[in-house]
Amino acid sequence: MLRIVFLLALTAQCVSSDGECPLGWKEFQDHCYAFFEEKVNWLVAGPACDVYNSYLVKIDSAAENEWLVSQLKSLNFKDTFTGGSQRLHTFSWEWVPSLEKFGSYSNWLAGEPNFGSGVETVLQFWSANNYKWNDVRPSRELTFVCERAIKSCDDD
Ligand SMILES: [Ca+2]
Ligand SMILES: [Ca+2]
Repeated sequence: MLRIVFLLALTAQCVSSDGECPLGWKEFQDHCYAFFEEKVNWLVAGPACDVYNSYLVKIDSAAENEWLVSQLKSLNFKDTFTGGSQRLHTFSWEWVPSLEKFGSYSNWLAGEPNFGSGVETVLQFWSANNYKWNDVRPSRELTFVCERAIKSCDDD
């Protein structure tokens, strides 16, 4: 009896999306993305993704970045938040909430990140510069993108 309960509990973590993205989400390479046109500050955007069992978009490759930019353009999204965040005091960049450090891929605009005014600590797509990466104030209010694996039991 105990064993049956245990198996059910394990299964329950993986069945929610059944191999497809939820309605209204877009699929790319086994991940699902939601593009939120409501503009909020960065501290609100993360918990908003959390509500959907997702996280602010984590850009892992040039292919993912290019796909995201094409979506932002077609949706006419301007400056848009990602999950990139600069760790306080160390100036190193990581993805929230996993706290995974940035990998080998990045797409910063030349001269960025510039830690502008000492308060630019989160990563946005900068539409005026062909959606290259830029650090901005978390208090700005921007559109944002949430990401989740197709199977919610996957890591990312
Ligand atoms: Ca990703
Ligand atoms: Ca900047």
